[in-house]
Amino acid sequence: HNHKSCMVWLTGLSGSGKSTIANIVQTKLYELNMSTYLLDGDNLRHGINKNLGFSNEDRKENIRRTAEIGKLFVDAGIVVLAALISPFEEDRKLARFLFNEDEFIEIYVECSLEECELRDPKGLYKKARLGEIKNFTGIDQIYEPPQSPELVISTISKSPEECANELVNYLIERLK
Ligand code: GGZ
Repeated sequence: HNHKSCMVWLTGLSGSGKSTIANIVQTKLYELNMSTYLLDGDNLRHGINKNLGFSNEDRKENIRRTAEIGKLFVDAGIVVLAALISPFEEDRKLARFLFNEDEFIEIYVECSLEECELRDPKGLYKKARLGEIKNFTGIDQIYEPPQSPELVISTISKSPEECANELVNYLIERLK
């Protein structure tokens, strides 16, 4: 490969734009001849993480497994994008510790709860407000914003394309 490998960890509320940005970034990096792999929390929960729910313990395990899988890809020289809510600072720190210092890049996909709730692409916030879903991040479970992320991308007043470009530009510099 003509680039360094790393784990790009996107954290943020449901509906903040993690998956959308990660998908666009993946396409752009592919066009730059970079090898990427996307680990999307929502997708992994249909397969390898099928047996996990949304308790604190299950989220911890969800993040641990995803980070371990990501490490295998990073060892293979690939730029890994992980898009998980990963609401707890402690769990994200444990993920970070699996990697070399310069290999783990934490991206805070920042968006207010109000805006995420307005977007509500899957109607999950509505269900959570009605009590039909329990332990929903931002409603009846907390989200701890990252204390020292490598990059903050605010998705409130920018297009997904602009947000993706910010991340791509950052990565190009970091992975030279
Ligand atoms: C948060 C939930 C919940 C609860 C279902 N809380 O935005 P989405 O819909 O498409 O993706 C979210 C996904 C969260 O999975 P993660 O693996 O990213 O979470 S974590 O990192 O915290 O383990 C959301 C949907 O699943 N979803 N129930 N209770 N999000």
